[in-house]
Amino acid sequence: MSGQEYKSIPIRSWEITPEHVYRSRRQFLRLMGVVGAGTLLAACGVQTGQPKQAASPTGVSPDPSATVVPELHTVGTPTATAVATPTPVASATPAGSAAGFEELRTELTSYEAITSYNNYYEFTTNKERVARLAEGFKTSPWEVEVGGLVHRPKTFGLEDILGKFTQEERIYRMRCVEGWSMVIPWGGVPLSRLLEQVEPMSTAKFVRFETVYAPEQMPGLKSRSYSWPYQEGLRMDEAMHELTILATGLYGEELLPQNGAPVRLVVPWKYGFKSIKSIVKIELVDYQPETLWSTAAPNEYGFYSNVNPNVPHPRWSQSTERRIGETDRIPTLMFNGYAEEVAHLYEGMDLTRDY
Ligand SMILES: Nc1nc2c(c(=O)[nH]1)N[C@H]1C(S)=C(S)[C@@H](COP(=O)(O)O)O[C@H]1N2
Ligand SMILES: [Mo]
Repeated sequence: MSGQEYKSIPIRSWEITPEHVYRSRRQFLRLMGVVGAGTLLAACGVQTGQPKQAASPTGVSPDPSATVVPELHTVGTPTATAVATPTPVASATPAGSAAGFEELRTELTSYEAITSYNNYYEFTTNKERVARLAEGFKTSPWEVEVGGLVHRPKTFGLEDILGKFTQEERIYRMRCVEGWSMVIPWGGVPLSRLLEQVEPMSTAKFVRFETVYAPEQMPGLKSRSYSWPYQEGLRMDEAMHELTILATGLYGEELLPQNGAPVRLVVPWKYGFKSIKSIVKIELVDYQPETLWSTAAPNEYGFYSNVNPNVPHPRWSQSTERRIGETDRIPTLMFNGYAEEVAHLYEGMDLTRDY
């Protein structure tokens, strides 16, 4: 025994795919121009009709879930099952090759759409009303308490998270369990950097996350259908994975309240609801934590909730999705296209049972 510990350093896909990086960055910059222009217009108080660039999710064949107030992630069955035949172009995205960046044909979802079509049930179950209701939500001062089975519990102020760690840009697909998706340029820090600082004990097997409970600011908390506060969980290896980030920014701007400001989780190979917003508590534990969705409907939402086109939701198919801003449906990829990076985490597991 040498006493030396060898740690395998995962190859970062975004370092070995310079072309993708370049293309993504170019799209990013192009869209930043769009964002800039939009902001300027608003600041001038100019009343125009429809914003020209906005790929508003409301404009194009809205998801049934957008017009219905869903109790539990409701998707109108007729539309969800009447799936458009995917074009060959759409299926040209080989599973596992996306490597954390977009295939060439894919555009970033517009800033307008990302910030105006949101799931944030603490405010409302109506996606188009979240932004308005979350306006003015108090995100400062903000603290994230990190404790449990760790050697050095620590409470991070938001300024610690922003100041201590290099914020990286990560362009990820986000696939909501309801059957729609976006491509989002996040800014943030790998969760592992934060967890390394508190020195997890070897007995820590899972990580539990909790959203702020602020009933005076969050009207949706009045709903008795859910067990507030919103909570989520990851297995330790999922939490330490390089793709798992704490996001603090969007399109190079500060995160807005509707997107989970000031700090939210992003786990791109899992359904969107795992990416818990406005986090105030992170706890390392030795048991599989309860989650809001698995508590509300255990037969519909499992702990893992990896994106899987082969495992239908009990009420609709998961084999395709609609990119917000586009009209037709495209195939959903195993692990949301991140199989190359994460499939090994689930070796030996039956993903139809441990969904
Ligand atoms: N606290 C909290 N986190 C949450 C949710 C929520 O209702 N409350 N909704 C989840 C769902 S269902 C999705 S699809 C994503 C949406 O993130 P976005 O609005 O930033 O696109 O946030 C997830 N995180
Ligand atoms: Mo979602």
